[in-house]
Amino acid sequence: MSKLLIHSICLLLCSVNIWAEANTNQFSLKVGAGQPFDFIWIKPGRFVMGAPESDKLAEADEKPQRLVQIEHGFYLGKTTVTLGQFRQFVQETGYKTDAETDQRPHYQGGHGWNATRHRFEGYYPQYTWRNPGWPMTDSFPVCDVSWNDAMAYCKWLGTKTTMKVRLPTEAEWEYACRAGTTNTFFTGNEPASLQGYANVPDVSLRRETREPVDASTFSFDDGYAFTAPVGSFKPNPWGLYDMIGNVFQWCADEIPESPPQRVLRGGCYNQNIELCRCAARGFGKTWSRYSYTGIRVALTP
Ligand SMILES: [Ca+2]
Repeated sequence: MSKLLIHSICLLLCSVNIWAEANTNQFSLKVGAGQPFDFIWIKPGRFVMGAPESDKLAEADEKPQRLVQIEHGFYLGKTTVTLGQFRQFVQETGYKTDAETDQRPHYQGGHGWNATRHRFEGYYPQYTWRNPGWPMTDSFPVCDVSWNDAMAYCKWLGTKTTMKVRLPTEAEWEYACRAGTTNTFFTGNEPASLQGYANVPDVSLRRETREPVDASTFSFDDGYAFTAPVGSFKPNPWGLYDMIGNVFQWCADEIPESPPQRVLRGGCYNQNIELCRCAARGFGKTWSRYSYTGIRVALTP
């Protein structure tokens, strides 16, 4: 066989592999006339979870680092759930979120931005997933949703597919966020490396809150003081958008406290640099909702 022929066969096989990869690592779920739900296939594998001892920004509960095996592949939302996707769920089911139903004194409503007073506040009845205090289009991430709301959303989406719809576990989330990387951020160890990859607490945010750009703030201006439309920034190495910043993402894991807490991952447009690291962990009660809590869905085939 000539060298040229062998070379041609190799090229053909390589191109077939690339074709297969490109066609099997994504999945799009169409629900009625609404925005399609795009998912990325996350292969099984192992990774080092948590923060190294040397990470001065890390909390004690991120340590020690340990090797974690992700036994089964799964699909993970390419973006967090959008306002348009959440509205479709509400229109079909009549669902009301915790912010809309909580009747306890001082717990009615959600968390939001008071533009007149230049501050975040809550809970107040005027703030819900429909209005966190700034203008949004249907491409913005839904926010002001609780873990209970996220679970109800998954249950509804589960009626649209034969796959199991759920929240990712905390380990699955960090595995997908790191996407084979091992640094503080999936872009490197320096906060500045996230520029262009995430909507984080930055110069834009501090301009609105009239607070100084201190050591807990990213020193660049990403153009968004509050949430940004999903997919506005570059993805991580596995093609997932907004894994860091924009809105925190509820995970399945329960922290056995009284009352039990659930894990939040990814940091957000608000807060600080520390919470925008791959290993950072946030916590919330099942009914907690903020203008920076959102949903990223996982699918099990
Ligand atoms: Ca920002």
